[in-house]
Amino acid sequence: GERGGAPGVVFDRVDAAGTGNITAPQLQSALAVGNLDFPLSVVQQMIRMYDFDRNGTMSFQEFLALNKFLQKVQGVFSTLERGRGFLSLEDVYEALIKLGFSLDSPAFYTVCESFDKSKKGMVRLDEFISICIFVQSARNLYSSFDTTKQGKVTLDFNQFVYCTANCRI
Ligand SMILES: [Ca+2]
Repeated sequence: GERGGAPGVVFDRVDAAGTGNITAPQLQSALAVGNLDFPLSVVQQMIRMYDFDRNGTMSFQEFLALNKFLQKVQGVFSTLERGRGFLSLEDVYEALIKLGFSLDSPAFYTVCESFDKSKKGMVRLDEFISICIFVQSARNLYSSFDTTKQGKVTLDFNQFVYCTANCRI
């Protein structure tokens, strides 16, 4: 392809028709090439996070932005997994702080509970990425309501439903 680097190769491979945009199932295959298997719902959330032009698919530029986020998350995971292939809940807490997310206990444990499928406190890379996608989406949405940047928002019921539906994975 004409796009340079590993992300370009991956993008061109899934965008075999050369449309310049990849869909959620295509993105899912692209991530599977890198041994990351995600449910379509998580992949759709990734697209929502980086679909800057809101057309429902990923351009190469949007894909690069997602890729940068995933690299950062994978880097933090690698630093903390210490050859075990998973993070303990304490590690996840530390990892989220390294990524700029400082959650209190109720928020942190509720998030972990909903993504730790085995319920053994062993969070694998795909689960950790899902947690990060969720927390980042929640932050983006929160920021869009927190227009005065005071760290507080007031939501009516419809806005609350809108928020939860947008962050649900
Ligand atoms: Ca797009």
